[in-house]
Order: sequence, then structure tokens, then C-alpha cells
Amino acid sequence: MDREELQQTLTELRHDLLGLDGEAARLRDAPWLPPWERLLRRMDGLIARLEREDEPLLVVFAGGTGAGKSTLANTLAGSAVAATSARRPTTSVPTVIGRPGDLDTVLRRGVLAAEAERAALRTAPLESVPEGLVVVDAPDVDSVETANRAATERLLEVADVWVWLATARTYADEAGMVYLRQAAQLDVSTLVVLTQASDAEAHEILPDLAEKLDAAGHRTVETAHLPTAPVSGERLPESVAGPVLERIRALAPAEQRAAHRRRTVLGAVRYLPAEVDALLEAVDSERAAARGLAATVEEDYADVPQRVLTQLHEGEPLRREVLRRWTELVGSGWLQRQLHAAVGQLSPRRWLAWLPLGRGGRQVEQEAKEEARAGIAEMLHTVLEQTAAGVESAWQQEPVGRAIFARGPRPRAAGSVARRADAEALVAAWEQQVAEHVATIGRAKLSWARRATTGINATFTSAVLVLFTLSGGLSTGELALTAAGSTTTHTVLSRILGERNVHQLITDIREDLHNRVAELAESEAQVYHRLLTVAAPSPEAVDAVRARRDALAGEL
Ligand SMILES: Nc1nc2c(ncn2[C@@H]2O[C@H](COP(=O)(O)OP(=O)(O)O)[C@@H](O)[C@H]2O)c(=O)[nH]1
Ligand SMILES: [Mg+2]
Repeated sequence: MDREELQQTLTELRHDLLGLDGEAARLRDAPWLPPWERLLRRMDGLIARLEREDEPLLVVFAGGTGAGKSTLANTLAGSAVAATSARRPTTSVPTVIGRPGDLDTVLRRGVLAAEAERAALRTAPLESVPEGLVVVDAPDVDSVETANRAATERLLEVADVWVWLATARTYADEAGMVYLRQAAQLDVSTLVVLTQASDAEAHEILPDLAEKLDAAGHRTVETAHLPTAPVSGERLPESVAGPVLERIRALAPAEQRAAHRRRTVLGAVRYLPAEVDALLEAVDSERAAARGLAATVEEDYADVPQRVLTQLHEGEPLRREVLRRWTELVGSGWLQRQLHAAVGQLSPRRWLAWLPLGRGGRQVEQEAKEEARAGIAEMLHTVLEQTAAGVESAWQQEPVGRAIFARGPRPRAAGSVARRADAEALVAAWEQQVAEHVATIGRAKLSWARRATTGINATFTSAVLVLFTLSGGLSTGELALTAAGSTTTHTVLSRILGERNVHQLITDIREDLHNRVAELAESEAQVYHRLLTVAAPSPEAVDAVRARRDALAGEL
């Protein structure tokens, strides 16, 4: 893979990784977010390094107070431009040292340009610095100044070589390890220099240091020992600093710079497929959790229509109440009179004349109908309430579910599911449908009734509702539920509509109710499914990353 291909591959992978989404994941504090952000930052660094292959190398000297950063930077620069001090921190802003042309180039870079603009950098143009190297004397990271630490972190993101200086006393400090871990995460080529230590100390410390760097996640890191030596003119003698500085100077020629950058980038890129895998695994487990939540919604809401029908069938209180009304209705003899009229094939005009007779009967009929309607709506509403409550309590058991609820009100509390008005509207629409069934199914027998639409159809509607409610729309045997006197609902209907038609009617309206409830249940389920769309990265986004990861792995 040449530089351009590599650059393109990394840019595309970065783009696809961004597609896993950020904002939603941040809102729900997704467990894969920190590794995702680390990976993106690392890739930004790699891409940036490839982009500036021909530019001067940025060598950053960092570490705690008194480690010797300024002294070593001066030594490399060949002049005492960075102030050194035995007692207190002297460097509060980074000092950037290099040949004027090199400085110009480096200071154009994003982070450094911004720092230079707000005077957060001190620049020292100096001809004695080797061409191709720009040296930065970083602020002391152990200073009380938080600005120092922030500046050091920003330098880490642009450094080509990170030279970390530590003494025998400070090398294991957590304050420094933080930066070494970050350098490892960013795959910045790192050289750790043990300063002001005797050979005996170095012999003891260097293996321990190597172990600590390994634990910090460094894949390729070098260590060096800078023996104690007298400092003169704020610089170390070349005889002492030479071996360490030579490693840095060797990178200065253009070819070496390019090779260094490509090497560090390639070294890091080799780990990318495995890192993407680890990330995708974390994303997958989150997606699996989201699928689990979706399955709960699907299962619970799929049961709703059957539960409603079963409850209608078993709904004792409802049945009793309606039965009472029906008994009154039939008992009043009003319906029978109408039946006689119908069966006796009175002319519509004459039949209609009968209607006002049963003012009381019609009122009872109206009440029976309302009883059934309200009862069914109430029961449907209760089933929807219970379903929503069940789903929400199952979601609450899962971290992903809790995260969703932490983002906004729950659908049940917000009234976006299990609305009473929806249940009532459903029953009203169903009742309308029942009336239409009645009007059409017994067409032959009801030819006269169709013309007397409102009166007879409303009666039959309530009769059917009652019949249905009482019997659950079942067998003829069951239909023998007796009302007052000798007239059963079944008989009433059968005589008017015909036996076969009654069965068909019951099947149809039962199915119709089932379908309506299923539709409402589905739309309530969608309220929960919509919440889940932002619960985890989309399969498309994951597939895109996976495909890109495979392509990269294939090219390595
Ligand atoms: N003897 C000796 N003194 C050193 C060495 N490096 C730094 N110093 C002294 O340690 C003090 C702190 O050094 P300085 O470069 O300012 O450290 P910084 O805070 O990391 O920039 C100064 O007095 C230096 O002269 C060294 O290798 N040997
Ligand atoms: Mg200093």
C-alpha cells in the first residue's frame, strides 16, 4: 500500500466509523463510546502524519519539573534558548525551536497554529537546529497550572517523536504515566529518557520502566539513559547527550522523516483491524441488547388481539351487565314485536309505524348498546395498559432500556400509548362495521330493513354486540344463552338473518375486531420500536465498518 492508498483507506475507515454515530451514543453513554473515540483520535493522528510526510519532524520534550527537558532541548538546538532552572518550573508555555523555514511550516499545522495565534507558544528561530527537526520544550506536566497539562496533551496529538524525560525519582509517577498511556493510544513514536541517574540506578530502573511502558500499551517504545553530567551553558556536553540525541538527529533527513512517519503509521495500522473488531464486538452486544428489547415489544403486542378476544369471552362482569340490559330489552316485548313485524313481512311503512311504540324499549336498547361499547373499550384499554406496563418494566431491567428511558419520558407516562380515546374510537369504528355487516349479510331477508336503515340496523347492531359479547361468537349450542322469556338472542337473530348468516356474521365481526385491535397494538408497538432506532448503531453502519475493516486487513 503506498502512502496515498493508505491515506485513503484510513480516511474511509474513519468516515465509516463516524457513521456508528456519536450524539445518540453519547446521550445513552454507550459502553463502546470510549474505545470508539480513542480509535478515531488515533486515526486522526495517523492520517495527519501521513499528510505531512515531507514536513519537518516535530520532536517534543515532555516530562515533569526538573527532569531536564529544557537542558536537553537546548543541547539539541545547539543554543540556550530554553530557560532552565534548578529550583522552580520555568517553562509555562511551550518553546518551539527550529530553523526559520521549518518553524513556519510547522506552525501552520492545526493545533500549533491555533496555539501560536493566541500567543500560547514561544518561538525561537535558530539556525543551529538540525534542518528538518523542530524541537518543542513542553511545559512541566506536574505543575499546578492545568494549562500546562492541556498544552502538553495538545502537543501529543501533533508530535512525531515524543521524548519523555523522567528521573529515577519520578519515572513511575502516575502523573507521567497518564501521558505515556496517551502516547501509546495515539501511536506516537516514543523515546523515554531516564535522566540524572547513575549507571547502577539505570540498570535497575530500565527493565522496570520497560514493563511499565508495556502495561501502558506501548507497542514500540525506546528507552535510553542519560548519565548525570555537569551542565554548562544550560546544555549538556555532547559526549554525554550525543548517543541519545543521535537517535533523534538521525531522523532529520527528508527520506528518514518520511520513512519514520510511514513506519510509525504502518506499525499502528497493523493493529487497526483487531481494534475495529473489538469495537464491533462491543457494538454488537449493544445491538443484541436492543434486539432483545424489540423482541419483548413484538411478543407482548402480538398477544394483544387474542387477549382481548379471550377477555371478551370470559368477561363475566361485562357479560352480566349486558345480559341484564338485554333481558330487559327482550323482556319488554319490544323486540319481539319488531320481529313479528319483520317476519310477517309488513311493508316498511307499516313496520316503521311500529317503532315509536317502544320508546322505553328503545331506551333500554340504547343502554345495552352503550354498556357493551363502554365495557369493551374499557377492557381493551386495560389490556393495552398492561401490555405497555409489561414492556416498560422489561426494558427497565436492561441497561439499554434504562438509557432510553433516561433520555425522555416513558410512552405510558407520556400518554403516547394506551390512550383511552383510541380504545373508544376503535370500538365505535368496529360497531359501525358491525352495522354494515348486518346491513349486507342478510341482504335477502333484510331487503326491507335496508330501507329502514337507522331504526332496524341500530337494533341489530346492539343485538349482535350482545350476542357476541355473551357467546364470544361461538357455537350454536353456546348461543342458547337465554334471555327473558322464550326468546334467545340467537333465535332473534336467526329468525331475522337466517342461521347460516348469523354464524358468518359472528365470524366476520370477530375477525374484524381482531384486526382492528391488532392494528392498534402494532401502532403502539411502533412507539417503542421508534425509541429503539437510536438505541444502537444501525446494521448498515456496522456492515460498512466491517467491510472497510476487511478491506484494510486484506491489504496489510
Ligand atoms: N547534573 C545534571 N543536572 C542536570 C541535568 N539535566 C538537567 N539538570 C539540571 O536540572 C535542573 C532542571 O533542568 P531543566 O532542564 O530546567 O529541567 P526541566 O524542568 O525539565 O526543563 C537545572 O538546574 C539543570 O541544570 C543533567 O543531566 N545533569
Ligand atoms: Mg524547563
